[in-house]
Amino acid sequence: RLAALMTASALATSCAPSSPESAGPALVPVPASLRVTEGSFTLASDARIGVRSAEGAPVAEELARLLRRSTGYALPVVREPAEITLEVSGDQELGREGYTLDVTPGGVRLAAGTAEGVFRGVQTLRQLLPAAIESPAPQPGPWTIGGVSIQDRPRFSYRGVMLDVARHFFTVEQVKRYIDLAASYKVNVLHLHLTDDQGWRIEIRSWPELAGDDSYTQDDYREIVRYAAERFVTVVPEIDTPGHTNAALAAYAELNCDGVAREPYEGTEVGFSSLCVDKEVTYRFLDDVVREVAALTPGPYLNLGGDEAHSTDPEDYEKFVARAQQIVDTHGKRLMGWAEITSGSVAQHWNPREPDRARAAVARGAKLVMSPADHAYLDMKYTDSTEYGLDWAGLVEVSDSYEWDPATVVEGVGEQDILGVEAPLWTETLATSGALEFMAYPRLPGIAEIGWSPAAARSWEGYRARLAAHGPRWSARSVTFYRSPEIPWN
Ligand code: TNX
Repeated sequence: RLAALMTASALATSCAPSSPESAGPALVPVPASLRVTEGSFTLASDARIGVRSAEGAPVAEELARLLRRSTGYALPVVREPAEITLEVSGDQELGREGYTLDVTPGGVRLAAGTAEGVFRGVQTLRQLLPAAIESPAPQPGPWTIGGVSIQDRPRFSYRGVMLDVARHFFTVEQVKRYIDLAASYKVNVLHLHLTDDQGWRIEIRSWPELAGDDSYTQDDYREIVRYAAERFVTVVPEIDTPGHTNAALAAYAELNCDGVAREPYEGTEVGFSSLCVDKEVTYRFLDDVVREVAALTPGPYLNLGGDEAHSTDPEDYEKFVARAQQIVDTHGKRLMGWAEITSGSVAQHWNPREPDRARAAVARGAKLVMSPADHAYLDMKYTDSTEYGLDWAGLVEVSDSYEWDPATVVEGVGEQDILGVEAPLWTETLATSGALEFMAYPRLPGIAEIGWSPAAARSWEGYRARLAAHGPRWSARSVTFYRSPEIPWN
């Protein structure tokens, strides 16, 4: 009873005079609840990072590594309460990813039920520190944080980014950097678009001709999965089928209905290729690919694409998807796909012109991931004069990418139908990390906030003011970003 009263009054103070939007630090995503408190804490050169449990130790070491670079301090990790204390309580009250973060003159206390929750809270702590904390080399400080009391947990459990490594290939190092930056905004899924007409980017040992020079070996892919997992990011591999398969059809003649290998393709058209639905070899191929990729993937989902199969007869498409579903089941994964696949566990809404598909998927029991192209596609140009990108879904300035809500974007689809959000980055026009970052920053943090923060806690006016403070953080990390005129950059 007393506990309930205390929670109610704590919420009242945090929501009324100093709501997350109106006061305090420039956090993205904005926390569920934040209260500015008296005083401040300054990290001193002899500070330590305390962590009691073995479970929290790797997160503490990662925080120490980060803070050592820019402070130059020793910051030993110790097994007792210290100036910065991380605590994995085992308590499930704030869910798997929730955390509390209290900054008082005496120190910083970050507590969560799980190491994952502590990791999410560490991202908040980084943003509470001055931007120079992100520098790779020692800076003068002082490292002062204003007093604050935060209770936070995500609105949606799936907050993804997608990277198309098929149209242009990106190395393991480039993917790691993309993961690192996204994880700073509490993104927890990396969807890798591994195959398309232009290339097959993952080694399949039973079909060795699929992957060419620019591709991941199975060890490369394992390394991406491991690195992502260290940041509590789940990898969802996508093998796009039955369309977007020219690379496979070029590598193996027998996958074509006419038995003739296709020519390699480097253009940007879509919808011209299809696996041969009536040939048994197609399903042996799919079974082999799914078995190998599933074995390398600890996450629950395997994405079989399914988009834009304009060269597959609709009846054949249904036949294909039914067998694909069985194959994915057999290998212990859950089928995910674009919204054209309405029969899987998760469907991804992408085409603003096709809300019917999203509704159909929900009617068949799927959950939705929301990626409406006119808001969430990071490959759309910001303006007419943006150097890279496409514009088929319109121009998407920062405000367009931010001002939408997953629960109202498709009529008839509500909060309970939605697993989360994802920001896809297609790379027909993008060949370098600089180009990827320019398209993703500053839009990606906004999509991450839409996935994490309560709708009532966010607004465009508040967001643009908070986002402005992230420019110096990106500069410190050498991130290429678009200095949108909509944002009053610091
Ligand atoms: C549509 S979105 C596609 C991709 C393109 C993208 C470009 C989707 C499921 N398919 O093949 O790369 O547009 O924006």
